[in-house]
Amino acid sequence: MIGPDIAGIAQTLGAAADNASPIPQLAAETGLDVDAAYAVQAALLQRRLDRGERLVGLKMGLTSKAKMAQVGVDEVIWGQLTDVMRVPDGGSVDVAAFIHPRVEPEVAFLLDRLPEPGEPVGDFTDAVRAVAPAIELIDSRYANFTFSLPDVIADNTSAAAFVIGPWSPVPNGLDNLGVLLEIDGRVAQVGSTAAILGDPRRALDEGIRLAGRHGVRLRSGWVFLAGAATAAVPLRAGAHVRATVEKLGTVSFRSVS
Ligand code: OOG
Ligand code: MG
Repeated sequence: MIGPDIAGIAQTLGAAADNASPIPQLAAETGLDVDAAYAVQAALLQRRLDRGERLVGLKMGLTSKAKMAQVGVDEVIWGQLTDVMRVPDGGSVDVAAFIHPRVEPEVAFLLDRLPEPGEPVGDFTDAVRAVAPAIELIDSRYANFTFSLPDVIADNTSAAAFVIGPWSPVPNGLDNLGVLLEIDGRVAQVGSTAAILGDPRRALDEGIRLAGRHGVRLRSGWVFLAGAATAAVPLRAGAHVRATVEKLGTVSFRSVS
């Protein structure tokens, strides 16, 4: 039996992102399972590397119940971040580059000394040099922001852009910090880092394990997004978006058109 056309699907998804133009879901029709979906994600990343982008990190997705419920998929997933997706703290983003962007508050880790493949993370403060509040801008390439598990994996877990706030040394506890997302000074979401797998540190174990299954090894110096603590919020043009994580501080950007 001939398998799904990995390169063709990656091309379709890549063009949808480049043109900010939505496409229908494709996993059911093309017989894409989870493994094949990660192969599409790898091909999409290669397409970005071929045009000069650099791989700078890993992001986790659906590590909180709020996110799982919002998109109707209940498995932890991961995607890949490149340098061009990074927006400076306080910077601006043109919404015209996206289809139906949403924003969500995250916790970022700056990776340091990571365990060998197959080994658990020993001391978290060996593995992580610093932590920061972050905002992820997600943009599903599928119409109506609706997808199956393999569809969202193939689409690099809706990764589109991210903003990292100031780095701080790893605090004693990360498992119950208040999280706030504000749009134009109004509260859009409130939550706790406890929503992220009970403790965002657990997201790193999961990231190492799940990415390792597909031959991706996390590297020192990479950024790691642990997954949103709350549901995501639609982003319109002309908004000021700010996320605050207790003890870690604040990160923000502005959307323009
Ligand atoms: C999938 C990406 C999920 C998170 O933090 O949970 C994600 C999506 O919601 O489109 O980035
Ligand atoms: Mg996210």
